[in-house]
Amino acid sequence: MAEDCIFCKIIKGDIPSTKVYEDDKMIAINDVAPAAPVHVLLMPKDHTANITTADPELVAYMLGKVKMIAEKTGIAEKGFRVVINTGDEGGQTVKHLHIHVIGGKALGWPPC
Ligand code: DGP
Repeated sequence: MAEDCIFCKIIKGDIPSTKVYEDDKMIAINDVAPAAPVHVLLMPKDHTANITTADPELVAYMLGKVKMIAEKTGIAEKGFRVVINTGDEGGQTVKHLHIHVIGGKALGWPPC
């Protein structure tokens, strides 16, 4: 747990969230400011800043849950986007690794 990390506080239960999935390593919650009808954030329970600081096996584990999350939220068939914003220039605002799973509408590209 990192002091002043909003996602650590969500994981601890100090800040409410709508959980889509939970296991011993990670949780998946609905984004508070969804960019699309479905916008889920997957994050590890142990604090790590981003994909450059995380154990690659943990990243692989979380990516392995994306299909299940997409099926559970009803976006698997039509398609969706998986995003990992990393660092300031990557647009990462919360410095606790998280994977965005976004869908439920046709998404634009490029994102910048
Ligand atoms: P990023 O820009 O990649 O760091 O995305 C951070 C996301 O986290 C952003 O889409 C909004 C979301 N978010 C920030 N604070 C909260 C919160 O308190 N609860 C939830 N559910 N999502 C949050």
